[in-house]
Amino acid sequence: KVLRVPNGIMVGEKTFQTDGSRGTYEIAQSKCAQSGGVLASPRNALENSALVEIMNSHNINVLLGINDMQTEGTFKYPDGEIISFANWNANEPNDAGGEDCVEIFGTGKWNDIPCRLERLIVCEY
Ligand code: GN1
Ligand code: CA
Ligand code: CA
Repeated sequence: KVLRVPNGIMVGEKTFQTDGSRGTYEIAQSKCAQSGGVLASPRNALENSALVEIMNSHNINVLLGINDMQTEGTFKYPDGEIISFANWNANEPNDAGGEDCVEIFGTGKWNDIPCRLERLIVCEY
């Protein structure tokens, strides 16, 4: 079940919300934690498309909580669990020049990017 709420969308047990701000992984991660959430980490196709819908009303890609900072090439959720759903764009992840964070495009596909780059902050609760 999908339900649209102000600044966000409820999908199953999860709610994705954004205030429209952008930031690096570090900024985004602490901002979500401050409000009792974690950075958006889609675990299935329905959650992935909910994020695309949020993104479409902002002109910037969404930053995911998924990252391979701990072990190169092993992408994990913010809680440290190895991901069980992925939607990589062709030839990604490529760690081009060192990329341990992940953005989602308007197509719903994922790309790994440097964690210092700023993207739309979406938290999940
Ligand atoms: C971008 O700009 P370039 O081609 O070096 C992207 C990479 C992608 C790559 C795909 C910062 O790298 O993450 O894998 O395109 N870099 C950024 O061709 O967005
Ligand atoms: Ca990497
Ligand atoms: Ca990449």
